[in-house]
Amino acid sequence: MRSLNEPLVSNGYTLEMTPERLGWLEPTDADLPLEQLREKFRQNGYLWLKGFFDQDAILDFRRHFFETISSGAKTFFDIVGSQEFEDFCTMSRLWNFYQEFLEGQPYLHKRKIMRFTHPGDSHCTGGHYDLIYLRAGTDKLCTSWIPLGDIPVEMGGLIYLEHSDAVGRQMEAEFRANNANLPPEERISAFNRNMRENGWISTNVVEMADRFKSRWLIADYEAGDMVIHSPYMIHAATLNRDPLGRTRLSTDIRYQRAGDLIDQRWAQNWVPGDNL
Ligand SMILES: O=C(O)CCC(=O)C(=O)O
Repeated sequence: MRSLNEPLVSNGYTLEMTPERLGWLEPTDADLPLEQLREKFRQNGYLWLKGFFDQDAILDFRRHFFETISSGAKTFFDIVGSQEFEDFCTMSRLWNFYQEFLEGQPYLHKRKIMRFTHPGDSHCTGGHYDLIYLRAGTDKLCTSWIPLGDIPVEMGGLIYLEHSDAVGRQMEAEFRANNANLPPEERISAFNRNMRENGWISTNVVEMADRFKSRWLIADYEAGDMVIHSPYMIHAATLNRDPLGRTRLSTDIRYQRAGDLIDQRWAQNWVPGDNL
């Protein structure tokens, strides 16, 4: 395990660097038998699959993204809605994996998110679990978080609250009880009166780790890796402080079985202000 030169910061809060509050994400060999992968996913709420993709497939897409943007050929949201991105998200490596992992025909939510963060951008993803935004569908849902290029810890990749799948389940049960009397539209909304800022649990990652007596797990992600997380697993991101000045580019896309209940609010491409 390497040491970090700079403290990690998220939305103005500096992560506590003690072994009780900070740890490393556990990598998993993508070639393990499926039943072992499923068991680890159930236990940990995530799988960090090292070298899942052929690195070139990832680096080619990264290059395509930056070339397209810098030539002015397309805007960011044009790329998000493009056939090239759809093809990337349905490539056979991913599709075949999910077909086996989910034991059924996969369905990819059309609302596919791409994020890029320049060094010093102060906005970081706040602590949340994904079902907050996808309450109108099944909870047998997997998010694939894919670094589009290397994202070492200093570049502000995703951080996971250890063992928080159970915390998310309990919170959601409480929200469900509190939301029971709201009108149907509001009941499934991440922004209803029972929720907090942007549907996030909190932007204060320090207080969250204390409150749940847990550690934030960090990782040096590499191009070719994929993390899968459960819809209850709490995660956030930290500030990009890359000394080399690189932009952090990633995508988060969601798969489930085609036959399970689908949240139709996610059946459109992601566009600014879609309020989800
Ligand atoms: O990449 C990020 O900063 C956030 C990603 C995220 O929230 C997710 O993968 O569900």
